[in-house]
Amino acid sequence: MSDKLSGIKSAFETDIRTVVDLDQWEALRVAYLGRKSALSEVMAVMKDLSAEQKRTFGKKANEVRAFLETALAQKRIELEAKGTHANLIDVTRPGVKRHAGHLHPLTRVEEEIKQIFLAMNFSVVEGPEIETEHYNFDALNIPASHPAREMWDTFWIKPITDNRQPTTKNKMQNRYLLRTHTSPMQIRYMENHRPPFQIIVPGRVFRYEATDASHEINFYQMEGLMVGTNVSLANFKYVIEEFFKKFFNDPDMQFRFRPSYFPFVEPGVEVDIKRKGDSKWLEVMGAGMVHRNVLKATGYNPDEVQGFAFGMGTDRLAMLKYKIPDIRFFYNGDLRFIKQFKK
Ligand code: FA5
Repeated sequence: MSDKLSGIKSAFETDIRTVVDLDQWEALRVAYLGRKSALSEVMAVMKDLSAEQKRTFGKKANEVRAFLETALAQKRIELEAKGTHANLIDVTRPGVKRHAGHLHPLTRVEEEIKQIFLAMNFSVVEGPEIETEHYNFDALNIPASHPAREMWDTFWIKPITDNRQPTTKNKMQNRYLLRTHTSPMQIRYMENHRPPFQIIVPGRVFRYEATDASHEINFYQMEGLMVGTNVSLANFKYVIEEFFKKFFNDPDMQFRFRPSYFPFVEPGVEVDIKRKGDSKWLEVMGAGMVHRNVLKATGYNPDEVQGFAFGMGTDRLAMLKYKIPDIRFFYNGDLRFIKQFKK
């Protein structure tokens, strides 16, 4: 019996050396550990032995079995690590592309804009999308009676009927809305900071408008505000020209500053650009010198500090830069469009 077990072990040691792939490995495993293997046969006759013999041979048989199992397990690891015929990689086969996520084109453009302003020492701040009438309009020199309110078709938020609400007057002042522009952050920031400073405010804004190829009810803006002593329109001109030349990678582009009206700036301007290859002027932003009333409303002395502010449509800039004909592509969730913006 003992000889038999030794014989199985030495035959196995010889055989395992010849195994080169997983099929052969499996055949060897079945031959030595399977139900019809010599080892199983030995185990089967064990039951007819005396208790004494059982102990001796049982121990030896178990040792051999453990040896076979360990050697087989080791061999398998070796074969898998080497790559056998069965699982060799065919390097001529075309690869399978992994789907990695990437930034939405609007996020990408927002990042590009931020990087340019950060390099000019601007800070990036953000504000709430749900605003009060006070910050969105009144503090920006647009009182309720002002016809300029018509410039921004507003989504008002229905007030909750609540008896615990303060007086009617306060209720009116705190009416909530979805911000129609990022300009309320001019006020919020000025209330809490002392000049000099320069900030940009990226953010989502909402307007109750009919949609078309260049208008959405929800879009993105980038506000800019620089306040300090002796800040002038000339500073604005320099900063904004630098920005656009970098953004469109066109150092020779042309600019036009047209007088315009926004209640919170004086004077107000509209900026037009003409890039290499553009046949007509493109309107890209509203801007101007921060209105004295706005400076006063935030506790500044307009005789001591001045500032410029601007607001541009991130979507419109993305459309110009990447030649996108319809703003609605950004929002309809069609992956065929989004995937074109993989870097
Ligand atoms: C404003 O919202 C002012 N707050 C901008 C401003 C800031 C002026 C600071 C002066 C000082 P306006 O309504 O023109 O202005 O909007 C600014 C930009 O937002 C537009 O030039 C345009 O690019 C974009 N925009 C306006 N309406 C839409 C819309 N419905 N869909 C997509 N983009 C829009």
